[in-house]
Amino acid sequence: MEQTYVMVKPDGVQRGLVGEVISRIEKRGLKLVALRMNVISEAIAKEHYSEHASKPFFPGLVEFITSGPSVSMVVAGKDAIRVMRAINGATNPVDAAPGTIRGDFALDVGRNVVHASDSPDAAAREIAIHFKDSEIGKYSRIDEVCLYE
Ligand code: DAT
Ligand code: MG
Repeated sequence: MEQTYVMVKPDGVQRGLVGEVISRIEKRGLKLVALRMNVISEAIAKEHYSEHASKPFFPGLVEFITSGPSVSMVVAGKDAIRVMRAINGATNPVDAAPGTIRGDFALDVGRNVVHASDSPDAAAREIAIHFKDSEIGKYSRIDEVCLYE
């Protein structure tokens, strides 16, 4: 099963949306295999968003993502990377469809509530930045017999 890295950003935590986000992930059938709340360090934030280091919004992005507690997860399931990106919706909430997290709960690109890895390479890289192997649980969910053909 594919794994992806997901974060409820500090705005999502402040707005009490952690449960809402996790609920959508679980109900879709995706499986939580790692979960932590912490304030991520500036070094981790810069590594996580290294692809954006040259962008004008980078300093503000790092400041925001380290401004308070966030919730980090590893989420597993069939096509978990693409499914999580679809659950989150478009990066700019203005373009995010209703029914997506960003389309239902956000207005500003700089306060878009959630993150999810955008490719298999990014997922592997981001999971390794935020979690040790030993922190990732290996278990079957009982409903997997109904979820998968
Ligand atoms: P995503 O989070 O959908 O993968 P991204 O990787 O392009 O989007 O950008 C990472 C984050 O950076 C995004 O969630 C919010 C912020 N961001 C992106 N473009 C921005 C912009 N033009 N102005 C301000 N923040 C931006
Ligand atoms: Mg991205």
